[in-house]
Amino acid sequence: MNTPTIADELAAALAGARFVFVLTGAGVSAESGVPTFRDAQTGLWAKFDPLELATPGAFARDPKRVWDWYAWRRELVANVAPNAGHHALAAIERRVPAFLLATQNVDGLHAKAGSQALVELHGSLSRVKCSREGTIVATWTAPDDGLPPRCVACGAFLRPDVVWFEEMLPEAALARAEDAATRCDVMLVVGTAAEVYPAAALPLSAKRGGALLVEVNPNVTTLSSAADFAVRAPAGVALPALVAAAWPEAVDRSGT
Ligand code: BV8
Repeated sequence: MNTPTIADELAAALAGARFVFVLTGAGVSAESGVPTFRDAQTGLWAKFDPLELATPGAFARDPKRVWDWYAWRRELVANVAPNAGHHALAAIERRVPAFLLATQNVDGLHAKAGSQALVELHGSLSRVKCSREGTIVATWTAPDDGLPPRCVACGAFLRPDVVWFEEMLPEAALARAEDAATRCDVMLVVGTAAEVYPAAALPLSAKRGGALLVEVNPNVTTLSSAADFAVRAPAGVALPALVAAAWPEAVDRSGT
């Protein structure tokens, strides 16, 4: 994929930004080999119905199926690495006065790439908790009945520490993201179909607050008409191009 052309106005706005707020979705991890949800062929949802897997009701109905699906995804993300898109976002964070990255992803790749001002709106695959008490559990032994492991304290099934549909998002994380949306002057929306709420409301909130809205996505989404700029390329190509256009001279200690 050749490097996309970045408009001078967009490069200047990013270079001179006071507060950059970023929302990412599954697309930013696609080039790391993590399946997205909606992509027709490879998307997780093409094979599985999320409402049959990512809801409390699904877990209550078939805890083994849901536990196994997340165990498969946990194994998958344990063997992938951040891509140039994740690293470019960490580089932007090091170059602007104020920054926040809110991700819908549960793969932990932004933290692995060095992003620090980071909120995980939908939790993390790497964490497991008691489904009754909510306490995070570091280790567990898979029982031989094939069912999910149980909490040693209360005997309830363990579950992934992710936010399922119909569950509330972590209050502090969402509040921090909503605050950033109203205060930022540039918002990048990267790799998301922007169809899952309340995360999908953040870009419009930033727009209402006067921010420059930039979509990084090879495809058009429901958000595209509201974006001031769109970089129609994969994140792993588009984000490094944005960094190079905004800071042509700067070479970051990590080289990106
Ligand atoms: C809530 C964690 C209050 C788990 C996820 C009816 C009943 C109940 C709720 C609702 C309802 N109607 C609406 C709702 C609200 C619901 C919702 O929004 N539903 C949608 C389907 C309409 N939201 C909720 O339930 C939230 N909680 O509202 O609580 C409440 C309480 C009780 C009752 C009602 C409300 C909780 C939502 C969180 C769900 N958890 N994930 C897990 O991962 O298993 S959602 C999951 O799906 C992701 O986290 C993400 O948010 C979403 C997928 O979206 P994307 O990330 O955008 O990925 P997608 O594949 O769709 O798109 C990829 C994009 O990348 C594409 O645009 C593609 O073009 C692009 N792309 C591809 N390759 C690249 C690329 N871009 C760049 N580079 C590339 N290389």
